[in-house]
Amino acid sequence: MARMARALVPVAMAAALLLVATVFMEGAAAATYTVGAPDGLWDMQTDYAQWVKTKTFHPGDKITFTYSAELHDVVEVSRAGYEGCSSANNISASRTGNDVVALTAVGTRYFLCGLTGHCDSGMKIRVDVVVAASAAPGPAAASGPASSSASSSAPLSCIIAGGVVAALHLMQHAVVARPFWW
Ligand SMILES: [Cu+2]
Repeated sequence: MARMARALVPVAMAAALLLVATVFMEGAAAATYTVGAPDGLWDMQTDYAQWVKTKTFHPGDKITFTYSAELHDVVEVSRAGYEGCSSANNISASRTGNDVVALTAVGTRYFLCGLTGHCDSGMKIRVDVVVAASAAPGPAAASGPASSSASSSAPLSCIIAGGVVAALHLMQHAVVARPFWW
């Protein structure tokens, strides 16, 4: 019994450490978004202005354009090209049907489908890449990401404290159960 309790001490401590590590890794994770998913893809039906509203893009994130290469393509354009649905002075063009774009820096990127009439039908997307929330703590306590991370870290610290208390209890028990330690 005592031996079993002593064996559990490092397990409890490892669990507490793992929780701490998870909290630190959460803020740095880069995300990959499939354009239009889950309700659509890179197609003629999806409202991309609406889709981007549900996302926050940070440097390091990626977006994937998934589509049939027989029906569409992906052209990165300037703001003027985006507004005028012109791919004449494009920045890049791809047509694999699964084009991955790395959002490497803060700024705005513009993409459209270069096939005739598709952009005019709404097949274009504007992606705003903004500074990650964790990199700019500041006094903005009321902002969404800051308050959500604060609320999620509170119960975790309770769990960690609980793990430490449990570990201490186990150590006490282990000591009491071994008579030659007295
Ligand atoms: Cu198209």
